[in-house]
Parts: sequence; C-alpha cells; structure tokens
Amino acid sequence: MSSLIHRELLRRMFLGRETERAIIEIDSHLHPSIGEEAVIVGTFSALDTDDVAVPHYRGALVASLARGADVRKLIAGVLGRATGPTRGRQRGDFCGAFAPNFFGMFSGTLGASIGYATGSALAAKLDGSREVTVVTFGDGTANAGVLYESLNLAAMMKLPVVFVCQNNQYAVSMPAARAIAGGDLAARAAAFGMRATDVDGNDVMQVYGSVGDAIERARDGAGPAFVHALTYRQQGHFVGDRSLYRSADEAEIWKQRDPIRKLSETVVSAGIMSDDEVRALRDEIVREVALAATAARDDPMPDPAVVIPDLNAYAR
Ligand SMILES: Cc1ncc(C[n+]2csc(CCOP(=O)(O)OP(=O)(O)O)c2C)c(N)n1
Repeated sequence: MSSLIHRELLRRMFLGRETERAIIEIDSHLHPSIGEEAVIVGTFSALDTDDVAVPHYRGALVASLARGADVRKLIAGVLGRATGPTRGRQRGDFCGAFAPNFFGMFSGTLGASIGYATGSALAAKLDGSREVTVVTFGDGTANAGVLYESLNLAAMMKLPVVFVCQNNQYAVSMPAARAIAGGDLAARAAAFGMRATDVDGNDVMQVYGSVGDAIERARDGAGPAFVHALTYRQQGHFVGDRSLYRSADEAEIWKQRDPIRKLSETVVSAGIMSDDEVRALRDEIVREVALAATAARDDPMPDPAVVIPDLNAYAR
C-alpha cells in the first residue's frame, strides 16, 4: 500500500484524537472514542466519495473528519454555537450531518442506524447505483434485534452494505464477554451466508484493507459483508465516568496497544516516515485543532428566537 495512505491515515487519527481532546477541555459532554480511531478512520477512509457513511455515535466526530468535515465548524456544532452545521439547533456529539453522504445519529435508539444503512443500500440497489453503504456499531448494539433483521434482508437481497462492529469490549459497564452468547459475532453474521471477518481493530491498515475489500466486492454485486474489529475504549463511557467496573491493569495493557502508537511505529520501522516527521505531523494537527477550538469556543451562541421561532408561544 502506498506510503501516502499510511501518512493520511495517521493524519486523520491524530486529527480525530486531538479534536476530541480539545472538545473535552471546553465541554465535558462527549462520549470519547480515544483508542478506537483505527476502526473509525480505517473504515470511513475506505469509502469512495459517493458511498454512504453511517457511523456509530461513539466516533461519529472522528468519522466526519475522515470524510472531510471542517474541524472548526464541527467543534462549533458540538458546542451548540450559531456557526455550527445546525446553527445551534442541536449540540453535543450525537451529531447531525457534518459531511456529505453521512447519516448522523438521528435517533437515541441504538441500532436504528443499522436499519437506516440497510435502507440506504436497498435504495442504491433499486436505483441501480454503485454506491455502497457502510455502518459501524458497538458490541452492545450488536445484540439489538434490528441487526439480525438487517443481516437477513441484506443477505437475501444481496444489498451493497458493509456492517462493521466496533467492539470496544464494553457497553457502558457491561463487558462484552458477559453479554454476547457464543462470544463470536463474526460467526453470527456468517450464519446468514455472508462473508464475515475478524480484524485487529487497533491496526488501521488491517481495518482499511478489510473494509475496502468488502466495499469493492459489494460494489461488484457480491452482496453484504460483516467485519468484526476488536478494539478498546481507553476512556470512560462518558467524560467523568470513573470506569470502576474494570481494572487499571487491563486499561494499561490496551493503552500499550494504542492504534496511533501502533501506526507511528509501523511507519517509522518501514522507513515511510522518520520519528521527526511523525512528531511534526502531530504538532501541526495540535496547532490546527487548537486554533479551530478557540475560534469555535468564541463563536456566538444562537439567538433563541432563531432556534425556537415560536418562543413567545412557549412563554405564555
Ligand atoms: C436501544 C437502546 N438501548 C439502550 C440504550 C442506552 N445506551 C446508550 S449508550 C449504551 C452502550 C452501548 O454500547 P455499545 O453498543 O457497545 O457502544 P459503546 O457505547 O461501547 O460505544 C447504552 C446501553 C440506547 N441508547 N438505546
């Protein structure tokens, strides 16, 4: 794979991580995806521009950035500023559409997005277009009934959709090991007759290759595929969650397997980038994000009369 791809994937992972860090410093309302960037960036970088992205709520900001969202506008949106994509009508990380061909989390009901993605693939098939839809979801969401209805429909109708499980090993405080009967999500998908693979979810090149392969097969009419990517949520379920349900040792082991660290080591040992170039790339992103975050923080809040045009009706 070209060295430009390694560099670009590293840049996107730095950008995602630094953006989440900058948001946390201003406003703690975030479900951080720190540690899960290889799944998110690897998956959503494998799509063509016309393909449809349907990300899991955790990591939706990182996915938006990978799809070309403007970082200042994205942060302004999370902070509910008038300069955000919805001009302040929505705030938080349950984002709206920050990027083209992108489904935000339009419902708080986990699993709903899997239905949207399957519908999007059905529409592409009926329209005879070559668009593929890719959806990510967590291990907890993988127990939702809608996933199995979607796998069935997609397999029966050979829909161009790729299902990617972003398994960060916890659903709030519930370990996946105690929640998934049989313990093998890829085997569940394979039972529907589709190609199902397990990948190292902390290895962005592996995710990018595997999802990219599934996308091209789906585009050529081979039908849906399922990718199970094992990763780890390095921070709490939300900012401020003390993670008392897991050990510090476990968290430390997974920090050592950090996906950004992993790719940084790969590019240096393969002679694609030097240590100094990796540091310079990170520093450049840190500066870019800091400027964007300061600008977004200082942007105005929306005029209440614009957000709620009939404000007076509520006041009565
Ligand atoms: C249908 C449904 N059930 C429960 C919830 C409450 N809830 C919000 S986040 C969450 C954890 C989801 O776990 P997972 O799918 O593994 O994603 P993660 O938060 O680990 O990224 C739960 C149970 C919800 N939003 N929707």
